[in-house]
Amino acid sequence: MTQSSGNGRSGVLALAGGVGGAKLAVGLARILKPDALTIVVNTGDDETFYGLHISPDIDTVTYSLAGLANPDTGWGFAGDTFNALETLKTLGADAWFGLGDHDLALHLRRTDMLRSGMTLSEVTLDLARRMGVRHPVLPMSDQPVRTIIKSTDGEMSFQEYFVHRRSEPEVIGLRFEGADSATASPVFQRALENVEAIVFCPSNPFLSVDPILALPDVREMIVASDVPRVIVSPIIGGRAVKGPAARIFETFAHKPPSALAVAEHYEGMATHFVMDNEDEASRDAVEALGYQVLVTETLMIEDTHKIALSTAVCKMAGVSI
Ligand code: FO1
Repeated sequence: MTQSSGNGRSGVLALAGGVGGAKLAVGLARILKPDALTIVVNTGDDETFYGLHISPDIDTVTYSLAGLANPDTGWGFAGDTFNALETLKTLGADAWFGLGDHDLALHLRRTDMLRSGMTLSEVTLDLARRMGVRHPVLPMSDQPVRTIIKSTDGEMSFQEYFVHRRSEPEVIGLRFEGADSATASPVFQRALENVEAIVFCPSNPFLSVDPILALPDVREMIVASDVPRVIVSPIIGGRAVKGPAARIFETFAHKPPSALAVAEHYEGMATHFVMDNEDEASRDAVEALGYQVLVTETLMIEDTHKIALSTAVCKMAGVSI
């Protein structure tokens, strides 16, 4: 069993989206035992393609933990081929979402398991274990929650906006369809009650973390919890490392991306804030919001960076490793 903190709580709950979240999850998994880390992943980006249930962020986190992720994109299976997708196109499918052959096998299996009556949590844990992942990876909810982009071209799913339309439509709002009637997955609920620290991985606050916080009671439980809650900023030197964060920031924060804008977004939810060396100028302003601040290198290219940042995060939160 893992060591428990003085208040009887133990372990870390990591909230993650796709590529950035997966990188920190890999670092945390390298320094924490499987019973000392629970990784809860955004499912707002999930979508059905060709009748198959696709959970891109869960797969990105799971493949990364299993050492199977495509190193160039961060998502998808390393070295995958696209024969099935090419055949689908020949057969008339509008196959714009890049599902590789290995990846498709996972989606076939997941969809089959879901149809047999298993929950998404059960399926996710089972498939991750079969891929050699020892730490629990869970969806934020077992019920469908979908991130819907409101744009000047109308409403569309996240993948339609991000992949098919290449983030081109002008975004005017977001909504998380189904969030009100969904519940946090059972392991997520237990983790919220029992962990000694919560880590917000460096994922897009609006697109990847807000869907998790939109679930009933989740935001309130985090705000009310008296454990260290650490935000790891996804912004480095005023730039988003990956994805459409910059434009989304402008739209929702009404200001360019910055560590300070991230800190303001999560104000009241967290106690600690980790920002990159390049953003040090905003240290005082972030501290003025009530955070304890750590300024360090946050760009995670190699595993050594992931481990170093995770170690700093755990140390800051008083978690023994
Ligand atoms: N992102 C793309 O930009 N293009 C794709 O064709 C694509 C396919 C894809 C397939 C499986 C998967 O798990 C992820 C995939 N992604 C693709 C990434 C995904 O759209 C986003 O990175 C996440 O939803 C945001 O975290």
